[in-house]
Amino acid sequence: MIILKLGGSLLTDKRRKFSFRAEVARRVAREIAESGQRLVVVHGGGSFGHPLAVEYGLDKGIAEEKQLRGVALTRQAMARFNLLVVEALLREGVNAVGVQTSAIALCEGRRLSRLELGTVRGFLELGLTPVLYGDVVLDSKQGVCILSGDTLVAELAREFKPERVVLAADVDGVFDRPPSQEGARLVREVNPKNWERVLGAVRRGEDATGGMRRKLEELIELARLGYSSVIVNALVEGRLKKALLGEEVKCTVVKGGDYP
Ligand code: IP8
Repeated sequence: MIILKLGGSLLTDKRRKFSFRAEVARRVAREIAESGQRLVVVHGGGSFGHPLAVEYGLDKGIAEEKQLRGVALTRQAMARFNLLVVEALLREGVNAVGVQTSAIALCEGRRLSRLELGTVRGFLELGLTPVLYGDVVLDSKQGVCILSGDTLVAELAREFKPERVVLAADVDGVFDRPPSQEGARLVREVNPKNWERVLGAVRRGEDATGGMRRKLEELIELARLGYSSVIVNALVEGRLKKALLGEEVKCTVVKGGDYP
């Protein structure tokens, strides 16, 4: 099986709250269907989760009562986003079932402390496609925190030992300097030799969970366990399908191996 993360920036326009890129979602769903692979899908927060999480300071936990409104609104927004993703998949013939992350996950001091995966495993074994997402989650130290879809991907990989981990993004992969800067080059492979240099060049970003840098950190953790992953630009038609099928494609591979 494959674990696929659909980036929030791919499926939404992060500059506009609650903007869903229906056309992109439709094509991505079609490529998923055509690949015919067994998948667990995870999607990010995009313009549904991040603006609210930042506005209400949810990742720092609950310090004042008015943040509770933010928790409720973020949960609601993520549930709506999940519904849209599941609908797009259903329309293309994928038997997708949404799974509410905050109902199966607990954190402690912003670290995932429990993930109850019985439901996900059950759906998967039946031949269904579970669709989880980054979410606002209970935290035993600070009330709530934001659990990134990337953390979920890493945990799901530990549990399900996938053949491949694929991150579908709106960029070609990881660059050796901010992609907006002239001369920025795509890093084709992150490995035990270059990972520190590459990581040092990637900025944290301004969303609630740390953007590409955080993503890369999670993928390097996975690589330490021996799992390779790819970051692929799913805005370019056909690339996601190729990545899902394990075919040669323009992307960044984070190679599994012995990372110091
Ligand atoms: O976009 C964040 O998930 P991510 C989820 O995968 C929320 O980091 C609620 C902002």
